[in-house]
Amino acid sequence: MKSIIKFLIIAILFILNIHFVIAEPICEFDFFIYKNDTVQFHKINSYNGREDTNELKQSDYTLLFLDSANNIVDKIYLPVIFYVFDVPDGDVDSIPLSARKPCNSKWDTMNMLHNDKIIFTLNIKNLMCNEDRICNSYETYLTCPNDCPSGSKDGWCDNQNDDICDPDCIADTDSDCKEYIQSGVAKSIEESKQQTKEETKKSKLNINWLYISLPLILIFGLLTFIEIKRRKSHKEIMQTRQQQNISALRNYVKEQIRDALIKNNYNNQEIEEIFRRLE
Ligand SMILES: [Ca+2]
Ligand SMILES: [Ca+2]
Ligand SMILES: [Ca+2]
Repeated sequence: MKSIIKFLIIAILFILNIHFVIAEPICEFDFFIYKNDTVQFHKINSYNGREDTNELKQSDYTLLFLDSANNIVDKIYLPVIFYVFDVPDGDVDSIPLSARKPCNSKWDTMNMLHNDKIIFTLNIKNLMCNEDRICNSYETYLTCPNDCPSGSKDGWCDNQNDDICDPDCIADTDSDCKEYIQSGVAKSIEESKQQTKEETKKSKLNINWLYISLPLILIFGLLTFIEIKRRKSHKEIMQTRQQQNISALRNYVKEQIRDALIKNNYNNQEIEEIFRRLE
């Protein structure tokens, strides 16, 4: 009986321990720090993780997290050494640095200190959760659920089973996205069918229009051809008539000349000789 109780106690402690180490929202701050105490903020990441248990206990550089009343909420000692092993002689003027801590809704301002002198300040409340009901900046479902409710596009897959497909998730991790993708595919197939139907309908309309217009085009072409032929024929007739008139006029003039020559006692031989010379 004692061994059973002992086993149960160990089991409960084990479960409690598992619960204790369950991942929690972690906020990670990335910077570039320069030797001349210039600090360049890079970004804030938030994710589910575990608190760093190997934090430094002392350093010249510290990160202070203050609440809205300027009380210190959290403190991190930063491992700042301007030395890189894979660079010749190792000395560098700046180094990248990441500091992380469990996210805390009380945070308002973050100060970086070098030998107790503030070298950098950041209003992290504005960046991480400004409570304006708009999901933007570095806000996520983890750090600011009021501004970024489940399913928000915030760079974090929340995996909530809430009938909302989080656009940051892939289908394997958010079951809502499977249904979304399936409905999306079905919708796509339906749209494709509808498009095919519309194209077929349009094609039929075009063919019907061709059936109606083709005879009209042929009739118009035939009438045009007949008109051109008629005009050509009329022109030829007019030219022939003109030639005939000219010929008749020439014969008339020739007979007048002949009569005149006869009256002046020219014989036929002399008259023909004159006409031959005129031609
Ligand atoms: Ca916001
Ligand atoms: Ca999301
Ligand atoms: Ca979801």
